[in-house]
Amino acid sequence: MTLRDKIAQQLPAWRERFRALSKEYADVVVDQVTVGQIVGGMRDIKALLTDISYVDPAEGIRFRGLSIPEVLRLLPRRSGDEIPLVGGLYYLLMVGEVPTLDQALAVETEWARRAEMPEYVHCILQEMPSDTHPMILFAQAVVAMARDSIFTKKYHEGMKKDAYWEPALEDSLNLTARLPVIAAFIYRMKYFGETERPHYDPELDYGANFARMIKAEDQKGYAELSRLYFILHSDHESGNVSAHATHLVGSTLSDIYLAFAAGLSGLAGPLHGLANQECLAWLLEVYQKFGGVPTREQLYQFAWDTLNSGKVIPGYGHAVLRVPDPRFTAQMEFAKAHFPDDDLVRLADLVFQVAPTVLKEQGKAKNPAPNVDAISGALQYHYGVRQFDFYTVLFGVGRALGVTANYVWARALGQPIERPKSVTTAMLEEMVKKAKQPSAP
Ligand code: HAX
Repeated sequence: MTLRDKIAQQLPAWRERFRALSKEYADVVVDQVTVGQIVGGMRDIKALLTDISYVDPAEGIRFRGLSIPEVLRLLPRRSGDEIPLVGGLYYLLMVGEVPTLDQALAVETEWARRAEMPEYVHCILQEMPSDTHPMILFAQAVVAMARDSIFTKKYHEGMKKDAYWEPALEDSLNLTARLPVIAAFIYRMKYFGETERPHYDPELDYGANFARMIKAEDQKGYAELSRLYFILHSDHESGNVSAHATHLVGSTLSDIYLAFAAGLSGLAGPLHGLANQECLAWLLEVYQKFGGVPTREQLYQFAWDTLNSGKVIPGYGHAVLRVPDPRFTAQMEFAKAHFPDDDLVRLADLVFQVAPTVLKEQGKAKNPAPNVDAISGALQYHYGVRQFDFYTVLFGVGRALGVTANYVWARALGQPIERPKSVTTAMLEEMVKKAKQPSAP
């Protein structure tokens, strides 16, 4: 059964659950909103609906109910591979079931059939000034491909609302298939001056193709890392900026290309996806300053110096999580299993022992533990992908998997356009005044 058939089979039951919530139980109160949340970036307000993944503050992400260790253990892999197929993860996100190896390979085959970079994207990317940030190139390629949207074409032909999800799925498969090719092209063009279009090998999986297209030195090792990286970065429930921006724009019935380009623009921000490049820069700064891995005392002082100069310790803290990010742990375990003596890995491990103490002593960060970015750059660096500004593009390839699954289901369930209400500062002050007035005896 294809992804399409599986979703079609599940749809009636999901639509009934969604209908009951929106029609029969619409007035049940879920949450209340404080002034602090309104002025504080809407933190923790429960106002979004997704079944693709859920972040438990005390445990971390679960993809369709499975924790990161479970995902890495249960998803199918090819014989001889350590890390599961990305196609299996996409099946899990889309369908909510752990696929068989054949089902995961069927997704891989779909991707191989669709994986090419259109010639006009090839031209656009080469026309851009050579100092353009790779995230600008990546987002630009994605926006340009909206001209190929099947969803938009069918919408203007008068497609019925019930059918929206099917072209949304087609677009999503096309987009996710093209992204590694485009990312690899950007990499080879920007850093090596190459202009030919990368070729996707249908015999290889998503991760192995990426390793081949960017011409990684250790193809086997980098293919494993690519699978791990794309799986771990795929989704982080709906409130993070890249997922939410994609969902918000998609709710206007923009196609997934336009919607995901919005998500990528958010991912390009230093407090979100760009953090991985800043994190590695910080690790290298430490390494250079001390001529190697410093002592615990030297690192402790350096971390304090970073805070005292008004900067953050990149890779630490999280808006929702309150424990070490299991995506950090999975990458650290991978690194320790494959290259435990790598200096940057040893340094990242030392930072893991020291930075939380410093952040706790400072007493500001609600979560002094590492997030996904505290280690991801060090792994790329080990395999020779040392162009920091490319790292957010890698994040984007992974993130597309989660946001497209969300997009397809949002269209399938007929989720409406998002339109929260705003208030003015004077209104808030008035509410505060009333709330603080002593009540009559
Ligand atoms: N270093 C120094 N100070 C930190 C900190 C860190 N790593 N993490 C949080 N704080 C500070 C905040 O800046 C904030 O200070 P002010 O009150 O002066 O504004 C205070 O602690 C409270 O912040 P918080 O509520 O704990 O955290 P937020 O939800 O506001 O922010 C961030 C979450 C991830 C943005 C934050 O922890 C941070 O800036 N971390 C460093 C950058 C980083 O690692 N970003 C990647 C996040 C993962 C991700 O989304 N990847 O895409």
